[in-house]
Amino acid sequence: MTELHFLGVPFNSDGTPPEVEHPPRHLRYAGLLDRLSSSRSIRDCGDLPIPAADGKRDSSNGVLNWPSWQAVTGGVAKSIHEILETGGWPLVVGGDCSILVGIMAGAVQVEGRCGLFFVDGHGDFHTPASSPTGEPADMELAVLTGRAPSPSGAAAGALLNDEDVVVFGIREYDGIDAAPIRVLDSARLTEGDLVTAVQDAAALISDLPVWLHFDVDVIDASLMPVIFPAGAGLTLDQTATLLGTLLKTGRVIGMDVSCFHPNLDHTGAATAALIDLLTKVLAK
Ligand SMILES: [Mn+2]
Repeated sequence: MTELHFLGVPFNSDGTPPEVEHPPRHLRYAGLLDRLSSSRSIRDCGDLPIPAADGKRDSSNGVLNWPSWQAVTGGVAKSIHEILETGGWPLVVGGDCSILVGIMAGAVQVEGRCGLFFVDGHGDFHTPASSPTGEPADMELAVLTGRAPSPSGAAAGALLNDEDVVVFGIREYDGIDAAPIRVLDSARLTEGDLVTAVQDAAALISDLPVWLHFDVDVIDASLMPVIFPAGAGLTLDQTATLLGTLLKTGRVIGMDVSCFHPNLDHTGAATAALIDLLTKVLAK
């Protein structure tokens, strides 16, 4: 059974430092690793150091906090490379979605061509020109497919082909509808049988090792408080079915959990729900 390697990357690309909010540490204290270890082997790889953000949009490319994003991307890529190379299965807890660029850079170094199951409430497909803030977490999927400046110095250009990406659960497109990328938005995902819809979409990239990106804002904001809620989201059961069906394809090489905000979870209900969800879908 593949060992889970838990890695914390508490980077928020808006510049909020880990001292203010630290999702991996919060989930450790709340018992996530203990719960996961009841059904499978897990190793805690600790948390990556997060450099201070400068709070500025880069003068040449318009991306906010560009030097810190570059540094985090390099560190994440190195860690993912090491975990995959030793046969581990990375479970990365962010931070926000901007960490996905370093993850895919590391995965592509080890696996070659990779696919991506992108589960999110938003397309995250802005460019520095269209993003109001220039925040990296607005644009990581545009970066990965070669449409926005990449902080991954070692891999200029696209890390992923459009046809190797499938997007699930979005309510806000952020311009991704103009690209030839397969999207099953929240409405289409839930209009018929969820399992069949997910299996059919996942089969489109059936020959590749695939990363699973999970932005918790795919869940309805009444169940999972987030900074940028986007219309009616999925229930917890629907989210478990979606993630579980993707994981059951047997092709997922690792997963990230992004944009969870412990500071917004005033009752602890969202923390408990997220731990239950991850324990359920990752059980072997
Ligand atoms: Mn996102």
